[in-house]
Amino acid sequence: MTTYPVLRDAGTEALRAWVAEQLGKARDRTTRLTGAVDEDDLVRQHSRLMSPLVWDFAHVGNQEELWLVRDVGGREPIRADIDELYDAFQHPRADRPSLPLLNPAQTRSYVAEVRAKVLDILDTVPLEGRPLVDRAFAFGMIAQHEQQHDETMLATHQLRQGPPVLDAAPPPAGRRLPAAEVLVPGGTFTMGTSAEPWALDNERPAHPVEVASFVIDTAPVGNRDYLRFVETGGYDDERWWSPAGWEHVRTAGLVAPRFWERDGDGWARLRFGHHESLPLDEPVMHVCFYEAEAYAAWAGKRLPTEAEWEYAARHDPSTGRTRRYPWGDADPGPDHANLGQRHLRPAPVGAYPAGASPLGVEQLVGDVWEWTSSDFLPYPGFVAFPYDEYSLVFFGSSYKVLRGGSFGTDEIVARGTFRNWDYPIRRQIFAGFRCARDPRPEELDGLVTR
Ligand code: AVJ
Ligand code: FE
Repeated sequence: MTTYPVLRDAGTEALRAWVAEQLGKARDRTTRLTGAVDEDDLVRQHSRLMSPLVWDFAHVGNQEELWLVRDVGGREPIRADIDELYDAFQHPRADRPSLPLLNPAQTRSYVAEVRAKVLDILDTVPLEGRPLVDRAFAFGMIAQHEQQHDETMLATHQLRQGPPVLDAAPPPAGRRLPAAEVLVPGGTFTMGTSAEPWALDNERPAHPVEVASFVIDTAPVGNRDYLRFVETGGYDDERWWSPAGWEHVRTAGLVAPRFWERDGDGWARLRFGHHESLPLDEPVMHVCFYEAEAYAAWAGKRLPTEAEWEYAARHDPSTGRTRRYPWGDADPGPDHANLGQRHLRPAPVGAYPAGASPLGVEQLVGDVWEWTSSDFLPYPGFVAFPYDEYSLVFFGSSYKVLRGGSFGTDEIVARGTFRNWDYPIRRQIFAGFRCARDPRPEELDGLVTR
């Protein structure tokens, strides 16, 4: 069964069954990610940017206890004594290894105990009458939270040393796209959502936004093109960089995307323990916002704004309607997008013709998160729900918005309206980008916009 019909319309019993399935699916993934390494690896810090895997694991259980056992279920706390350890705002990631954390065995039994109670609560709690439980929202928030931490754990896996421990089938083959970029005629569309039952607070409410005509790349920027930027001295040429970007690229000594490795005169890359030649047809990944911005300037383009990205992804020019995804309203299937860690890499450009937007923009959803030029700001009418620390405390100019999800994002997270954000220097996430530009006057000749 698919997400939207069940979430929106199904009777309570079908909804409960579907929620249990989503919780189970997230837990299976967590189990795979934490079971793939030994105990020592689980408690070790693989990078100061990341928590030890065992912290994410217990934090997932602790959030589930706070929201579903205590709040929704009204039950007694299981382990109130550990709340503080797993509160992301109490301890920065770099400090987490030195905390008296639950060990792996204690963590497994804690999260299992929480889950057993949650499934019991899910059987009986009313799924209406209170915004927190309406259409099982809190359960959806927690399933998404676990999937988001699974993606974070996947990024930790990418940072860990040693031979490969994860495996997945290769993605589908790419193809040459009919055009490298398309003109998107401007108009007004409905950005964000008030209809998706499990949309998080920062995606709400639906509101009209006017977008001027722009041109956007039909695919994310690939390694082939990015390599030219690297090899023609892009990292040494101040012209392409914003002042903050130039300052960063100099002080951090960046010369290429993270996980690229020198290979004779050329470049190879490290991917989940595999040292492999650079796949030229694959979207570039592990670049920070500043690198994306510099590449776009070098190419004579710019990054899309967040509104442009969503307009390209959701606006249907033939009907004027805003849809859920680039391909329409259907939930993402394996032919639409590379999501859910089904593959352990982005797919080559052109691998998802069925995922194209009406104007032929592809791979907007899945493969790599796409940096936009926009700061992470609330939509007009934003209301923090159910807690300020999900979105509210992050709004402002410190964070840039990323859209579309990566190969490591689950479909219950990768909505067309989902907003991710990170510092403009971050590279460990599965992020790439595509370029946009203002149209040349002759490109607008004869264009009638609606
Ligand atoms: C939306 C990915 C930025 O990981 O910091 C996890 C998601 N929030 N636990 C993050 C999140 C609380 C968040 N991002
Ligand atoms: Fe969290």
